[in-house]
Amino acid sequence: MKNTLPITLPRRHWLATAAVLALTGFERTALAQATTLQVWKDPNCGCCQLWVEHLQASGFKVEVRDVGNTAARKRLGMPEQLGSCHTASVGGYVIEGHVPAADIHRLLKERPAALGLSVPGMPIGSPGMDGPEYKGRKDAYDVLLVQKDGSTKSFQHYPGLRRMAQRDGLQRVSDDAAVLPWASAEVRRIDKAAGKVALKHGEIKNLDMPPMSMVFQVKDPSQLDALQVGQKVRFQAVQDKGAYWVLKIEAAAL
Ligand SMILES: [Cu+2]
Repeated sequence: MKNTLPITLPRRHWLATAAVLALTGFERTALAQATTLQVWKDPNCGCCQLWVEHLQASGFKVEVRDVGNTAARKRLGMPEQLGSCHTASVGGYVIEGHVPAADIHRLLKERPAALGLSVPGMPIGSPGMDGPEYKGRKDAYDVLLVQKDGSTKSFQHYPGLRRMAQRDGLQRVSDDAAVLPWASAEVRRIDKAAGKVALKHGEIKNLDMPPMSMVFQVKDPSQLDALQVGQKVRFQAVQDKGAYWVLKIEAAAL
């Protein structure tokens, strides 16, 4: 008896703690499950799908509309210059881009007067942009609280780890067209009417973007005439107003 007490008490304490943690976890999950996000994205956007999975893992129920996000973003009033690759709606708020689930939970808890949250562009290290291909690299970014008049302030700052980029030699080069590097890709989908092309591409050095599947706007959509799905191509791309633009695209030399 003398020997069992010191063992039994901590064990009971541990069990009680575990029970409370389990309950709290359950309640949190139940709360989040009551919250459904609607997400508009392109079916060929790999990082969008990973972001959806990040939300699901944090307890959100997600309804996906694979129709692109340009029209939804405009309809919901999110300014184009704050744009990214997917747009979502939850609890009366608009969510643009790779916003961490924790910030959406906080938004829904605090319920500030605002249009919603945005992470413009696609910062590496944000949820969905954090796969093994990025080798642990994290760029600094802010989750912006966006007002209905388009003004913003930082809702949450995420510091970066720049040293990873330097170690891997993934440094941004100039966006000057004269020196833009070519990236290689395979064409996945062509939407000439919308001026878009989905590419499974290799590293894009000037955008600091590792290999992935992405949808690009095409500056001169007539370039798409000569291309076919499945074709190997080379292209030059830049980022502008939250969208990625292909400036030049052509068949890869064999
Ligand atoms: Cu993305």
